[in-house]
Amino acid sequence: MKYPSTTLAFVLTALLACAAPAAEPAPPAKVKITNPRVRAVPKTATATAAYMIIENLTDQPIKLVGGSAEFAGLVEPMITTTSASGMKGMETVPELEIPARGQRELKPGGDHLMLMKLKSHPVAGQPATFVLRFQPGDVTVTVTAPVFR
Ligand SMILES: [Cu+2]
Repeated sequence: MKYPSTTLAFVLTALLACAAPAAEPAPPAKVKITNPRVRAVPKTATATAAYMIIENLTDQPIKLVGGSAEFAGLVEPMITTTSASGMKGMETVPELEIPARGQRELKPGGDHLMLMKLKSHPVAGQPATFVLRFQPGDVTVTVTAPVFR
């Protein structure tokens, strides 16, 4: 059966309208941070890491895309990698995703927040403050965490 081309065009338009409803902006990231901590490092070290559990309180996936700290010149999310020969390494990633209503743990030997270009060294027993940045919404969360040895 052959449809007149005008009818087909109309059907296609209607289908496209259904497939692409007016895009609603995703709600801004909302998180709960649990057990944040920063590793104390020797004065000779140029970097340290922060660990925590990040809980996504929204119904959409969110992403940790970066951070900042007064005591560090560069703050980036990282993953831990294992080479074919079993060597552990780490790699900066543009983002760490936290699933909708889920959580992601940043922990030693796994994902972490790397604090590089240290301007001063966090001292064990004293709190360290850093900022996390999430998408969507470019939401920043300030975290004050204990420093552990
Ligand atoms: Cu790292």
